[in-house]
Amino acid sequence: MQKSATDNIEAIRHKLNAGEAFSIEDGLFLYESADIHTVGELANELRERKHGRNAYYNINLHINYTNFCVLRCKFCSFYRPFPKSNAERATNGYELTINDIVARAKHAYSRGATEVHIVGGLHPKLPFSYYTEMCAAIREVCPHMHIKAFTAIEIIHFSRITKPRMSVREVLTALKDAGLGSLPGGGAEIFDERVHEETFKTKVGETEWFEVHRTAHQLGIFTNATMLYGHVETQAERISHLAKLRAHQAESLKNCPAHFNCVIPLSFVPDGSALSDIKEPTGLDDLRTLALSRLMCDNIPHIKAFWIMQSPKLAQVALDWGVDDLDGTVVYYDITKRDGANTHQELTVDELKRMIHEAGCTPIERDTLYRKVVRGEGSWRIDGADWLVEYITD
Ligand code: V47
Repeated sequence: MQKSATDNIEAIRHKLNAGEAFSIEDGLFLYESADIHTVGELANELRERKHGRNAYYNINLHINYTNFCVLRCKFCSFYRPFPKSNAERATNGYELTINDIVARAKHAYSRGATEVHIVGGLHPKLPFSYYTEMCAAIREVCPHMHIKAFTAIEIIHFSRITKPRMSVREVLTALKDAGLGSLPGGGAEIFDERVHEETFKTKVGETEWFEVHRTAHQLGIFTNATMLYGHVETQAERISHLAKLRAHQAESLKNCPAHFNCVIPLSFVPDGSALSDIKEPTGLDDLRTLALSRLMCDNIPHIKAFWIMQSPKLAQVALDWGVDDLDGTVVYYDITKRDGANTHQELTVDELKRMIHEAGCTPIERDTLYRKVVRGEGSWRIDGADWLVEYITD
């Protein structure tokens, strides 16, 4: 006899209460058949079990060091081809110097930021020393600023441009020695051969993405993981992506000194991309996907609604749908720009706290590794640290 929808929900609730992982079938059922309020209620239950009503944010600065890229991913509106000659220079392409990057990081650090998040396109000409020197220079000027930088795709690119060729392990070790603190979660897209072939076939796929994160976890480098949803993938492909993240996390928790801290489901922004005829995900699709990410990745501590992608209003609502983290102040973001926004995309600390309070949660300022940040008058430190960073307030 076929199980009714109510029986299915009861079985899922039972698993949740028993702390059991959900199957692909459970995930699909929750995507396709369960009502949106029940999905939210289940995700919120798990979120509250892990974090109570705490909601996390950080004071950070995103830096996108170049938009030149050798790849041509169809969902991406950020990349520009590197010019073949000087005559071709007018392409809106840019690359920042190390001095520019350090000046930006220093400005944010001297005003109380705890993290710099640095990613860019795969630049065909910059040498590996550009990336190690960038980290070392920031580390020197901003000694306690956490450097979260370079997606798995960039790490593989660095390994390919080095001569003699360095392994992923050697690249990560060199960056860590230069001051890298952790890896962001970008470049995962959707772990599926069909989707890979259709939308980002020139980019390395899931095997290489996981290899970088596995090596990072073995080296004690914490990382995040993304899922780019709402383009050509099916719901089953989203669930399978999340299940792969959970399986990887189980291995890392068992065998490694580091693991994934956070899953960031990224809502596709079609504007300006080769897939601009696709309609962006609706608010309900965003909520369901965030909630399903919480439920499927029960062994990954945090679920982030990156407010630039889901919008501040939806990210706020999502605090009741499994999300416990909103990322941060951001300030500048060049990878996606919605509704003609420019690169200045910022929320103030007061705005982030207001959003969290109004959602009935307690705002907790965290550092990149989710340690509590304690602020005094013009100073901050990590809870329990024996150092203090002083900064300008105005
Ligand atoms: O890798 C590109 C995605 C990612 C589009 O680790 C797009 O804490 C939506 O990874 N629509 C970069 N997404 C962003 C990222 C990230 C952001 C915030 C926090 C963290 C973290 C990581 O953005 C890329 C790609 O997957 N992306 N184009 C687009 N049109």
